[in-house]
Amino acid sequence: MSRFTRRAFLLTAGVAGALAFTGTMALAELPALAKKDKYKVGFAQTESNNPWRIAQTNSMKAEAEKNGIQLVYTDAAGSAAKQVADVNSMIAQGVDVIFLAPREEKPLIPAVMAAKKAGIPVILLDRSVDPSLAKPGEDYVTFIGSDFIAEGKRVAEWLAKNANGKSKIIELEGTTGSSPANDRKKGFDDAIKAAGGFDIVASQSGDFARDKGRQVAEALLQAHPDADIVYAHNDEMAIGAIAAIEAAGKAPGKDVLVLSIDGGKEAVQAVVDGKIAAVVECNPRFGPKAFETMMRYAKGEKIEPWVINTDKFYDSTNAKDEIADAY
Ligand code: GYE
Repeated sequence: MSRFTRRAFLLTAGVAGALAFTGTMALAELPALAKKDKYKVGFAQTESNNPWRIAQTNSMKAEAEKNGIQLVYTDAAGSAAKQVADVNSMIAQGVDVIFLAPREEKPLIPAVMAAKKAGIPVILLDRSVDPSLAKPGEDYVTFIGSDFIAEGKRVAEWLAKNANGKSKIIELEGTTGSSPANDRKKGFDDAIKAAGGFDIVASQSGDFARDKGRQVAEALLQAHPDADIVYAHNDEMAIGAIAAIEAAGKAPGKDVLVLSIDGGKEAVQAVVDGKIAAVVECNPRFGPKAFETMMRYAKGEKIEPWVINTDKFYDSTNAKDEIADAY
């Protein structure tokens, strides 16, 4: 190697090394959010097949409008693959921030990482991603949402006190691989085991959907005619289960206790009517908290890794008084 080529080689190697170094540095850091007068913000919704999702979307749209923020809204219609494509399209459109409600914990990791690589901060709304694959404060800003383990635990603890001798449980799980399904199962199953005297006779996914919940409940009630409790991971499946229980000639609330999570108006009305025994609320009104968190981040504030939503609880003691507030 001549002196000249050797020098050129060292220089190039040096530049390449520095580039590689800044490359990794950039990857280790959360993208910042510049202060602007007008923001263009993405909201990647997972599906719109239930009142909870619709309430959440309405809350996001109303709050964006109130703050003069342009909202790029997409609906993945229940497909994780479409949701990844939706996020990629938001990246291509150059949005300032992406609010993402990841349908499942693992398949949405590539979307989180692609936004990060493009320098766009992501805020997870209502569902989270696998914590071993992406981290708050590093890969995304924060997760805004409820404590799903606590929600499941609250249902189990209520049941332990109010089961009145009923003990055989059918569990209707939410969307397989989603954080609320994973955690509502864990919280409930652990607490019910600790309480003792109960038996989860079957546990199967109804995909957080009313009709799927009805079909699964119908099959499980047939396979386990002695089941006297249904714990559904959301209202939609609980309402589906009520139809299945009635179709089996049984009375929900008497022969079979139904327990649920979400606290939409229809479910709280079912508590008033005695068909659902108890519901843990999962508040879908994310708009104010979502945009407030985004503005705090734009100001350079360090955001806590989890912005926790607090949930109410409905049973026969308060459902009538509080139904007006239910979404
Ligand atoms: O319970 C359910 C919805 O992710 C917390 O998803 C949310 C859940 C909610 O489809 O009804």
